[in-house]
Amino acid sequence: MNAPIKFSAEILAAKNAGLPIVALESTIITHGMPYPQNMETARIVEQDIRDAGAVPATIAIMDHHIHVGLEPDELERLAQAREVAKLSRADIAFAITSGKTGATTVAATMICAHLADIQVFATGGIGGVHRGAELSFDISADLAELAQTPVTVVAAGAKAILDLPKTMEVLETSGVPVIVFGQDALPAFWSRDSGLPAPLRADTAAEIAAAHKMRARLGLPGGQLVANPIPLASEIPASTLAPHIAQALTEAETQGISAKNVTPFLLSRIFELTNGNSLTANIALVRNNAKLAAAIAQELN
Ligand code: PSU
Ligand code: MN
Repeated sequence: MNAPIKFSAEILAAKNAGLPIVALESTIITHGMPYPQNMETARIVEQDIRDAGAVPATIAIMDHHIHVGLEPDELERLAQAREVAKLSRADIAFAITSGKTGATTVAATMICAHLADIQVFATGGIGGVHRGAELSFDISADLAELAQTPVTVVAAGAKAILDLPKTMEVLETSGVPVIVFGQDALPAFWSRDSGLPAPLRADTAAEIAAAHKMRARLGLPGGQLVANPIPLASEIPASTLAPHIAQALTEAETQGISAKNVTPFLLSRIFELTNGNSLTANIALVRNNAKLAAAIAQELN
């Protein structure tokens, strides 16, 4: 394969030195958080990964290339940009050829990470099956990507705005292992407990890395989803969030929000309805995921 990849100076050096690398997505920067917290968070999370002994590779599409690792000015440009496309598997090739700036979702980041030979990726929450999907058919392409691209994705579970039982069913049917870190309950993004059981549980980064390697030895396609609970001090109880989620979902329906706009709309409404508390929690959980991903990357090395 001959993908148009542009590595940052830091990632080139890391590759030459054989250091562990953790991929980071960019949709969380452009569509998941408001400016300037999005840029501050992107920088802090990158530093968390360095402090934990790995090298961060934030991924985005710019200037006809897949950028693996963003230079500081590129990160700033992306965080401030308006009209950035949200890119999933369906859009990524077209975005590169048309020269547009695009932010990669979990699905697109997995594709780019794999092309760049990076096996671990940290984010906040993956996309999943939306509530009412039996009518809307709105199922995130993140799930199909986990079923086919061999990257271990560390998230805090699927976002609580989704239909979690249906999301778990689709993951199971697609053969995606969901490994909960350190507890028996599946976490739900802003909350530690979704009320659903953990399909699999690991208590160390080494166990997760070993399972990743074993999947390759068995010739199994696809990645792993690691569900890492938000730190206790930062969680928002599910009961506090439930009415805000319900209100945001009703508004999305009344306003006819659909397709790619659903997730960004819900996240920004919940941010407003919780007076910013959802963002504080979101930042804490992404940082927590970055640290675990760095530990897994070191074990894989
Ligand atoms: N997690 C966050 N904030 C986000 C997202 C995830 O904390 O903004 C993004 C990811 O890029 C994920 C996408 O892939 O939302 C899912 O969008 P959709 O539901 O349209 O597939
Ligand atoms: Mn969707």
